Amino acid sequence: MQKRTFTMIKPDAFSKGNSGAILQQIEKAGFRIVAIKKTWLSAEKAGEFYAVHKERPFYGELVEFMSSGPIIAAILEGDNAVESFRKLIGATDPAKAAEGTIRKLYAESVGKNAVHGSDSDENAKIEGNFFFSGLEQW
Ligand code: 3AN
Repeated sequence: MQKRTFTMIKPDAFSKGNSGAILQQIEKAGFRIVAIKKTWLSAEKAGEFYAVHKERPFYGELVEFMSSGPIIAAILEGDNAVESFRKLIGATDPAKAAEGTIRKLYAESVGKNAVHGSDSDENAKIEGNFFFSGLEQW
């Protein structure tokens, strides 16, 4: 079944010039780009996006990092999108990510881990709507 997920190419990957290679890997894996934009989150916006992690010890570091430079935000469509995209990006900690995954190839640490991928259909919709308005359907 065709479904959608939401991704960000994070400031570490963007600043190293890895956005093109990452987008190519995403498309080659069969995902269709539904919406895409380059933007730069304020600390306030990054804090809002990651509000679910507010109580975690790394929240401050996460907000600081995610507002430290430009990102690319995108909505992707593909078979079983949320689950298959998380497989493509690999584990949160790149040291534990499988060979060939985006995080294994491009992430430097558990914090600076190159890409975001939604963890549920419900969150994909919330996160996609955080960056894009006027989408016809989910
Ligand atoms: P994922 O992005 O794989 O779903 P989560 O939901 O556990 O991982 O964490 C959300 C984000 O918080 C991660 N993408 C990562 O950038 C950051 N993060 C998670 N754990 C840590 C940590 N121990 N130190 C710093 N940042 C972290």
